[in-house]
Amino acid sequence: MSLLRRIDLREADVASSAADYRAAVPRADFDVEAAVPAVHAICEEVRTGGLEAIRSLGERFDGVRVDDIRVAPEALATALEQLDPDVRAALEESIRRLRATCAAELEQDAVTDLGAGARVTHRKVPVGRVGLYVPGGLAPLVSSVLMNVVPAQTAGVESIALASPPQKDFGGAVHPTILAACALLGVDEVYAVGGAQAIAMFAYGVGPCAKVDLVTGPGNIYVVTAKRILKGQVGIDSEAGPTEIAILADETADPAYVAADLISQAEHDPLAAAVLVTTSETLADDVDAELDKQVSATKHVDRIRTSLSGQQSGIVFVRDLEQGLAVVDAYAAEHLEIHTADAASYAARVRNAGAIFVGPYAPVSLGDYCAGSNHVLPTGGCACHSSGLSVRAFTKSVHVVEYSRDGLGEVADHVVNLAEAEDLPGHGAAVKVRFE
Ligand code: HSO
Ligand code: ZN
Repeated sequence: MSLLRRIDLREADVASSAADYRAAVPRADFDVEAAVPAVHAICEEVRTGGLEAIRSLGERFDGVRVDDIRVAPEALATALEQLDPDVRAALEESIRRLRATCAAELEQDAVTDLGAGARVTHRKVPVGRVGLYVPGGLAPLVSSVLMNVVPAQTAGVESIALASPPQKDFGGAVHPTILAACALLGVDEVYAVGGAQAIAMFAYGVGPCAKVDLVTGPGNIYVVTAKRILKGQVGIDSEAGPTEIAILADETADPAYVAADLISQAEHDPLAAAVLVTTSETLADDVDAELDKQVSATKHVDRIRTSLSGQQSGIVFVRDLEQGLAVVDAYAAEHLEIHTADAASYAARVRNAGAIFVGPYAPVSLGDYCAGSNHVLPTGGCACHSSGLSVRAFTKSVHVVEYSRDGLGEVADHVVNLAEAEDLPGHGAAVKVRFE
């Protein structure tokens, strides 16, 4: 019995639209709107109840009460001292690669001279203070510390706070590997607060945590919903919910690699989505056989089986790779792997994906940890309008307008005429007064 259900789009109308394909490849039932009332109540509790509300929400949701929510500096130092040297070496290599890509992403100011005495500068400025969220539920995502912190630091953010759920097994402390990663990066403002209450703490400023300007990071339905509710009160990055992997493959793909990569993301969450889009029935059969073999050998078998057999996962048959491209573009996966002949040329034509992994030696798990790319990526189809974390996510821009008297004189009549056309003569008068 194969785990992945099959969806056949080979007979689909050639005129099928993105909306048709989006409907044909269903996603996880991750209903943010349905979670709004419950999460709104949590946010209100934090807004009105402050620190004490955060403590009791932690007790309720994380099963542990934390009195001092801010992690002490000694705890950070100790965690780093006790970090496994192999893990430390891996974190350092990951940081090195992330720093290199982030440095290359830094944008220069764009200065445009529009004539004598007429200059507009698009100035890039870092956000002042950010709150970074690092999940700790099903797995302590230490790599997410790096993915949040490195681009923020590269952008020049002056004030960085990080929150992660208190761990019952560690007496209410943040997971020690997460603390060690913070120490490695020089982040010393860390809070043992999880879920929606962490996002609310950042958005309102509660107890020892001053209000932030921007919240980033992945999370469960509570975290994602809180970000949606509090957007406006604070800035947010894209909505990063349960992981998704889509693989576009032809008969040249290695079924063992394809199966392993589907499993790697299914491992995150029973709601994770694993979708294979292929032209080849032979590959599909071989991937099924590999899954049979590989799934039972993994540690988190139940979670993986639930994810792979869920309605959000499956094998989609397409008549050719052109149709395959249209399907994956419509689906707008968080992660898209391309295992086809001439994979790079197909990758170049994809518009919608959080990140694209090209060819047999770029598995998503490389990107999760050590590629130099970021793993905080838009899910749920948001990749058609949003981007993953990068230096840009931590940077704002501001137009700076510098005109001289002559420069203004050049366009004065145009301003006056447009003001008249909009029936806003006061706008025109503000220019005319300078030439009377
Ligand atoms: N695949 C996850 C990120 C992650 N994987 C962290 C392992 N650790 C979402 O992109
Ligand atoms: Zn992952």
